[in-house]
Amino acid sequence: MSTPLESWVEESARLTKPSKIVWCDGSEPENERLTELMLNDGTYVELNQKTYPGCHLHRSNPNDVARTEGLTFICTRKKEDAGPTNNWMAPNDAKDKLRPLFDGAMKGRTMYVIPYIMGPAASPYSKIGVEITDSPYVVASMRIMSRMGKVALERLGRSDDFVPGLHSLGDLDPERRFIVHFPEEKLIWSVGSGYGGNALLGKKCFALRIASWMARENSWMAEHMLILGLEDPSGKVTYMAAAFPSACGKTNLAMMVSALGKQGYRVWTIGDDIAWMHIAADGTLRAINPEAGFFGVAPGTNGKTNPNVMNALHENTIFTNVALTDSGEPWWEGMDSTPPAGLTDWHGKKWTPGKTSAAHPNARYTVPAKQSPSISSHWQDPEGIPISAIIFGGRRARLAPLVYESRNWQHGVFVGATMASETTAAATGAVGVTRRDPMAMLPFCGYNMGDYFRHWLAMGAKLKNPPKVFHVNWFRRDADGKFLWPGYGENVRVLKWMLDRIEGRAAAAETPIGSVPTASSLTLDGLSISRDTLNELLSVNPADWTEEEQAVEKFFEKFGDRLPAALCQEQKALANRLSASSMASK
Ligand code: TSX
Ligand code: MN
Repeated sequence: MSTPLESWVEESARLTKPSKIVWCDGSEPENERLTELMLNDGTYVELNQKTYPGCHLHRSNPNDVARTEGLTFICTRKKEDAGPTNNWMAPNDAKDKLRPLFDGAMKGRTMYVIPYIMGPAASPYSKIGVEITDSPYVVASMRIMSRMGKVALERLGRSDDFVPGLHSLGDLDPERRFIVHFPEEKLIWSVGSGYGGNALLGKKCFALRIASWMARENSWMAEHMLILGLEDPSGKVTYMAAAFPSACGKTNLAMMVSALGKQGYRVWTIGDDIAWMHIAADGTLRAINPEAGFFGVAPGTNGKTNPNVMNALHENTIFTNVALTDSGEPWWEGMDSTPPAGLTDWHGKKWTPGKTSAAHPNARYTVPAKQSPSISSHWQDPEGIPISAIIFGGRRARLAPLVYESRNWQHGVFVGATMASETTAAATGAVGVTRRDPMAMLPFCGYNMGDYFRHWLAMGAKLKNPPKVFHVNWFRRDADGKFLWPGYGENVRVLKWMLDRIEGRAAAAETPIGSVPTASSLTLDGLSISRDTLNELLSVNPADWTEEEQAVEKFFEKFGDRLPAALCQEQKALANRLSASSMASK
């Protein structure tokens, strides 16, 4: 009798018709064979093996450089179950549409079967996926980003408890590119893209979209969150999970070098992108990082913005769409102030300074998490680590204070559900446009977001001592457009305030939106920041927030009757507190 996995692999081979099937074991010799193959066929360019041992450059097809949200679908039987924020196709329609694209797609090619574990191999919270792909780059990337090969097959045995993901490069034509999810049968089909979140199916497709559905079914949470530990001078570590929209420096925060290191405050990394959180037997919330590597944006990364990852990147790293120096080293905008002479751009052509960037703005590194000097000694604890705080954030030039604390769990869910960021890159539309991105899950929630908010509320009721919920904004500007807060390593001062709030040591001032630090409750020694600047950073303007509250009311209408009443109540309560405070100040 064949196993459920063998049956699915046979079925997939009948459809895609590969000339060869390779079962990946995740071993070193296997990785060497694949590397050799990719160097020979041009998939890989070898980097300088003296300064970057084990590192390679991959140049993707220029039309395949980012996730494609418009081509990403949630395929539930009922459209309402995908909700107003997802693209939807009926499951049978999706299969009828994609089956011809997979039909014979692997003719003359090798099919790789990649068994993998999301989460530490020994964790009861980990889950198994199997990706079938015709891309050796995907195999090499999955080897870094997950626990791949023998370890996964051994854990699976003859069980059917795995999430199958069928992937083929197809012809890389965006017209024939689809990333479709069947959460009701826990299945992923992806065709026509070899890039990151479209093709490494363990990450966004499984660990967020499919897992968020599983999490609601079984009372846990699959979130788009970094996990860090803040060590205090006594050596005690307090763990926090944080969700930010893109371009807020999530990876930088996860791997931050503390500006209060001399005082004994250090930051340890558990993960930079995804948190799976469960309620433990004692009623605490415990998180694991389902991933084993970092798939980070390279441009803007340097010794100041993220010194830890810069150290990690010197071995066993795959670089995608970065530029190449004449000594065979990777380079990107924002690595140093002046580009070195003799650069080759991400297309593989000689680059001259001017209109185009040398590296693609979404160029990436794929690096094993264990290589970061900041990695926590607990990052693979099977039972996970206890979460004491949840942090939401966004990029708001004027509105949001540096930090505020929500009133309670329900209010914290409101804060997360109404998160927003103002756009920066002209490439993604107008600059300064406010984009709502609830819990940073907008492109990643595998079901109706109204139901997702309801699930968040329900989780709070099940937690014995729910984590405190904070909101941060590193990006507030003064009237001249200058950033008010130095950010980066100095952000540890904000994390320390949160820790002191958790421990009941720090003061706070109540405002209509929540509690902000009093000027003296923030540890600011060694930082030159004026009292005026601090006041501006922490101020809450009722008129601005009334405008925000009205935008939130409008945003909530999208969800119709799927919006939990509690969130509507929170919005009304905020409106009332705001009008009371502006009355009092008149
Ligand atoms: O990642 C960032 N963080 C979090 C770091 C732990 N960035 C980069 C965002 C783009 C990915 C930030 N940018 C942060 C921040 O805290 N803050 C800012 C804004 C800022 C930029 C420059 C300066 C100050 C603030 N100052 C100088 O460059 C001297
Ligand atoms: Mn992400």
